[in-house]
Amino acid sequence: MNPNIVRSVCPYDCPDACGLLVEVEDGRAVRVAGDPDHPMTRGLLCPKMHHYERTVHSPRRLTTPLMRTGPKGEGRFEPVSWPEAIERICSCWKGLIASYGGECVLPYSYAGTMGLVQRNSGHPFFHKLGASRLERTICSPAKDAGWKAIMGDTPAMEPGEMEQSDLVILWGINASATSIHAMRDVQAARRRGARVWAIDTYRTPTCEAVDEAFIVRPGGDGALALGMMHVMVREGLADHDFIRDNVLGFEEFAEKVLPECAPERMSEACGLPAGVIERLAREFATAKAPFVRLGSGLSRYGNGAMTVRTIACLPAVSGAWQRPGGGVFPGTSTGGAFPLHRITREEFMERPTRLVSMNQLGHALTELDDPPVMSLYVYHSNPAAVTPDQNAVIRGLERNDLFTVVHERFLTDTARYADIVLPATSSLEQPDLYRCYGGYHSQRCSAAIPPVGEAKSNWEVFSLLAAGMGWDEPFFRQSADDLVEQLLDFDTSWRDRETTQRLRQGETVPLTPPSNSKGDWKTPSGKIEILNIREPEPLPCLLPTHAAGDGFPLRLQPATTPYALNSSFYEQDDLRERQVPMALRMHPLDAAERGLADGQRVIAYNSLGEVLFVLGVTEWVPAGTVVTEGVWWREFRPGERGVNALTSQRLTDGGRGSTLYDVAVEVRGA
Ligand SMILES: Nc1nc2c(c(=O)[nH]1)N[C@H]1C(S)=C(S)[C@@H](COP(=O)(O)OP(=O)(O)OC[C@H]3O[C@@H](n4cnc5c(=O)[nH]c(N)nc54)[C@H](O)[C@@H]3O)O[C@H]1N2
Ligand SMILES: Nc1nc2c(c(=O)[nH]1)N[C@H]1C(S)=C(S)[C@@H](COP(=O)(O)OP(=O)(O)OC[C@H]3O[C@@H](n4cnc5c(=O)[nH]c(N)nc54)[C@H](O)[C@@H]3O)O[C@H]1N2
Ligand code: SF4
Ligand SMILES: [Mo]
Repeated sequence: MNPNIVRSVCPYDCPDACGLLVEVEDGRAVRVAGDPDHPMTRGLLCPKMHHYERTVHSPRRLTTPLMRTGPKGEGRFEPVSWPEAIERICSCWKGLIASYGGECVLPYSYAGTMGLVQRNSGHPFFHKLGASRLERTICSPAKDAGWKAIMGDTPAMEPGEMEQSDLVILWGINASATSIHAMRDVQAARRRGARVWAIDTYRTPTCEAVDEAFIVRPGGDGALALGMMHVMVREGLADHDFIRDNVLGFEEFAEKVLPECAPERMSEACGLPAGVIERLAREFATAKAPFVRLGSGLSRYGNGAMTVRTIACLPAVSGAWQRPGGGVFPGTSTGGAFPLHRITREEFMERPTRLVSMNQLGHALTELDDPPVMSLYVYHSNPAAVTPDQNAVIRGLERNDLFTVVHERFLTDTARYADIVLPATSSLEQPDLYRCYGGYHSQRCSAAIPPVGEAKSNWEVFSLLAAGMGWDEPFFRQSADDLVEQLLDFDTSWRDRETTQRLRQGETVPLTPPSNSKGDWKTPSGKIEILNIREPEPLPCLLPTHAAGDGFPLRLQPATTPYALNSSFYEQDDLRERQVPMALRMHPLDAAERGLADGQRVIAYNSLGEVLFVLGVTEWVPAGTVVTEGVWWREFRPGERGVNALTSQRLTDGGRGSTLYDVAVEVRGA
């Protein structure tokens, strides 16, 4: 390999954790390519990462610590030195903690980097500080809760089983944008003769690349799955031998729930005609090995956990689980592979401090008492843009008595409200250890280039803050590489000595889950628990969405775009220019009913806020649903607010997740 090429890993919140080959010249990354030897990447990168060097060396990068000189939100700052910034933060915290106690400090972080060390490196610091703890539940905890309700701790099947499937269903996943390597496997399956369906709420690019797409009402998939199982039972398509040996509670489900779920009755909630529900049921039940790749979109609803639980019943009723390639794949969980507690250090807390949901930051900053939140420390997250109920979040960030510190690569919407901004390194400037959640592999990497400007990594800043607080624990004096070593220096059944040695050398290695044989169901009863008496609803059933009760006629989908990842990548001009800023897509019937025309400015509103969009009239979205893609930065939006001024702080039915897709609005001309 060219000596100027360094192996690295894509740090973003994406299931694939791609291997990167980074070409370095004079301490700068000049080119980035997909690693051809990486089992998932196989040389293919998504459009976002083709020019990662343009993010790393963007002229927008923050290069020195900054102190606010103008009103909050305006974005006027002056440079200060690192020692001054650290001194300011620590003396301010000491004063606040003396008056209000440690819980008046709230950390806020999520997934700017997925590296195990940098992502989790604030935990030991804030535990020792006695700060409030953040419940990190913005993404898909309802999916986990729904899966667990029926499957317990059963690990996901091997994603590679898709190869043996004759019917692949991309359900609530926009794979051509969010999981391009899964999409490549889907195309290969299709070439081998498998049929492929997509089930989504509008015609995404994924829908164009499959045999058939089914467009459902937002939050309506539980109704679809119930209707399908009604048909399976009515038409004798349930596999009673499999059920007898593997499933708990099928009889109760078939007697008490399914009789009410005839397709004619489910049609309204799921948005598909009864005849289509019947056909889906028959084709699913008679396929040899239907493989459901389950996304996260459908879990961000008031009924999201129940939706996932209900879909997971399908292969239990049809018996598809028993055949290679058959079943539901929700993503992998490799939590057991590394001893993360060696970084997070729960024991540094003197007592368990209060938990604050990251989905309810607006409430925490404006209404929480005893103590109030007096200081917010944000790292690798952009809550002013990505967190639900943006108006409440911004009301909180505008408080003059709130001391806000933001550690960032860019002057994000959130950083504009900071008292102190600290410049963060990108992944190429810091070592870490990564694992993937769309499959089973892991890779360690070292820094490929020196820090840009005076940027420091998350861990380096927490080391400095610990010293600034006057703590002398040796723990905080370790390097990030020492912490990586702590994660590796521990035997687990997931990897043997040789694998760990290869990890140390920077190779991509496979991780072996302790058990993923179907039939070995890791539930209290040892069976797939359609009946679960530990749940508030012991049997899967139809639950309403939140939006259904909101009194606004249109359902809004704040969906993902192929050219950004949440609010990341807007710094790359060419990626941004491939999108229409703040486009709101609407069906021609809905536009005509409101007298609205393609290309005009419109306002979408509900009881939480108003947001300015540019209307796109298209049959790609069904009547009754409007769609906007991406989470736009303040400086590129036509209006003050982004889409999250319309999303609410309400939580999911299980897992306390965000309900970012469970939104009702009305739209008028601007
Ligand atoms: N390009 C790109 N890649 C990304 C991201 C990104 O923003 N852009 N985000 C990353 C992150 S953090 C995550 S969590 C993953 C998420 O990746 P996915 O699991 O794909 O989740 P989403 O894109 O949120 O939603 C998937 C699809 O579900 C659809 N959907 C919404 N509601 C429903 C419903 O009720 N029923 C059905 N059937 N479909 C529904 C949406 O329209 C969308 O097309 O992607 C990661 N990768
Ligand atoms: N409307 C709407 N809202 C959404 C979503 C949506 O699809 N639509 N998606 C939701 C989902 S699934 C998720 S997971 C969340 C994601 O929410 P976040 O985790 O906040 O994700 P990003 O918007 O990518 O912001 C990450 C920030 O971290 C910074 N960063 C990157 N690396 C580092 C680092 O090493 N150190 C530091 N200090 N900073 C770093 C980046 O510059 C970036 O500004 O958003 C949620 N919000
Ligand atoms: S965002 Fe995902 S697909 Fe794109 S390079 Fe990173 S890991 Fe690979
Ligand atoms: Mo996410």
